[in-house]
Amino acid sequence: MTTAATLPARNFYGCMKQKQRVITLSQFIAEEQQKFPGASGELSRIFRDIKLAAKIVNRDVNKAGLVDILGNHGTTNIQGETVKKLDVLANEEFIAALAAGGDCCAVISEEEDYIRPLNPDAKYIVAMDPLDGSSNIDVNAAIGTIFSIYKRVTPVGSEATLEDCLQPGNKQVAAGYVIYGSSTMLVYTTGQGVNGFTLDIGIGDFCLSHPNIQVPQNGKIYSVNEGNFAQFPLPYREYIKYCKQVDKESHRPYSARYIGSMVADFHRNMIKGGIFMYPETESAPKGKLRLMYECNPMSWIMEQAGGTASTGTERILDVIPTELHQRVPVILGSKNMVSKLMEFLQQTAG
Ligand code: P6P
Repeated sequence: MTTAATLPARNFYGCMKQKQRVITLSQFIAEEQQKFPGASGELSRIFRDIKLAAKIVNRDVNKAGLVDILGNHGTTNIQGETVKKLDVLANEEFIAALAAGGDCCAVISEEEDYIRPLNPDAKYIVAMDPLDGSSNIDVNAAIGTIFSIYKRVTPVGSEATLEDCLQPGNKQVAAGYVIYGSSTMLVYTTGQGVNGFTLDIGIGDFCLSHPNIQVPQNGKIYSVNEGNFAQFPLPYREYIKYCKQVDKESHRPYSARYIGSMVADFHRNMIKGGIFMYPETESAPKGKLRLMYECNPMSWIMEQAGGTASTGTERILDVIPTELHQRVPVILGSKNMVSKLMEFLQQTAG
């Protein structure tokens, strides 16, 4: 297991140095691609497009405060430009980069009611939440972009269809997120484990800072919006009470941590261990989070890092989608914490 003592030196931004060279995202992807001789480079180019858009969004997010001073969202700023909501802007940036790159046949997005067709001759579909947690921008809390990539199932040359987009999470070819926080990181998987890259503004590139992320099997953090406690099904309420009980042997009470930004809550649990839950409630009987561009990508990343991802009744990656913006209940986290919650859920399932 990689420990801090065995990790090679890092530079100021936390980027790994291998024999005194920084490993950038592009270099890492190119080396990964060499493991697949048949690879055409199209997926690598989609990562190039996502990386470009992420750097642009990072710039926009970082100047959000200034924009607010110069003009609130929806008004015109000093240059007479209409100030757009940042999540709309982010959506446009990612779609523009993917359209210009030419390797994406369609995008589904939290910001788009329906499929956004791009190049009919391309073979990859991108599902994304361009700026998740955007309500946290005004309070300067971490927010993120979440993306999921599929290979189309209909022949190239025609416009992508709903059949191309509504694929279960176990068919993803890549999944990742960008967290715009104290530093900006891109974390992704293509099924070969999970690697994290930190934006080094000095060189304007993402570089390897967190190789082979493994989520601890146990954790001491539970992450849920307890404001909904009264609406949660009984097993969740019992589990949350369990998290609060005093029991030194099992390191309880756990710490409650909830930022209200999925990417931020997820990333913290990936690094430190923990469990994130967004259960079904009376007001949201299917839960709140979206299957295609929040739960599926984060579930694959969690499983690739050694964690578990469940709706409470089934593996999230096996859910057969029926709608583009379908919601599912979600439990994501350390293997042993999720299995404990599953014990509570199975007790009532009988
Ligand atoms: P609540 C942000 O709006 C979001 O989509 C996720 O990033 C976050 O985990 C969740 O909703 C927070 O929802 O109902 O707790 O505010």
